[in-house]
Amino acid sequence: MNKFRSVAIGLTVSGLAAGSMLLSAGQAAADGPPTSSAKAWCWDGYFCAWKDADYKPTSGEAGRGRWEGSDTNWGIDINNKATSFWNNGTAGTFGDVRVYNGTGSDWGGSSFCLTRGSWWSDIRQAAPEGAGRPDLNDWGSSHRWVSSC
Ligand SMILES: [Ca+2]
Repeated sequence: MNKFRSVAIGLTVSGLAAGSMLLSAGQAAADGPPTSSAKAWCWDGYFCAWKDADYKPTSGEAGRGRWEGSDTNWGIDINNKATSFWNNGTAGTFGDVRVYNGTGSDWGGSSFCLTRGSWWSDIRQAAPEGAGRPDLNDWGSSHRWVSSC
């Protein structure tokens, strides 16, 4: 597991590149690594998201998702609800994962990227409202694996 982690945020609005941002690790002391229950859920090679902070689903399998591949639409249990993320990808062709605000296979619009091994126990720590950044909490709807953030 990488101790260092980062989230790169890329925004594209109406086809115009609006810039990107790299948020450094360690800026939020409260943001902790995946818990033992998160590790049990999120198998090696998977990207996972949870509805609540600290890798917590609502109950059972509702409110969390794990994907070995890309997904154009997360579905009702986690769409626009995710607060915790963990890229538990393994070394290979694709290791980073880009999360999109929209759905569909065009992979357009606003997105942020988690490098392999990176996590956010509470994405609100990464994107405070009012700081000129999109509020990434309860925001993601799809993702795809990419070769590099
Ligand atoms: Ca949430």
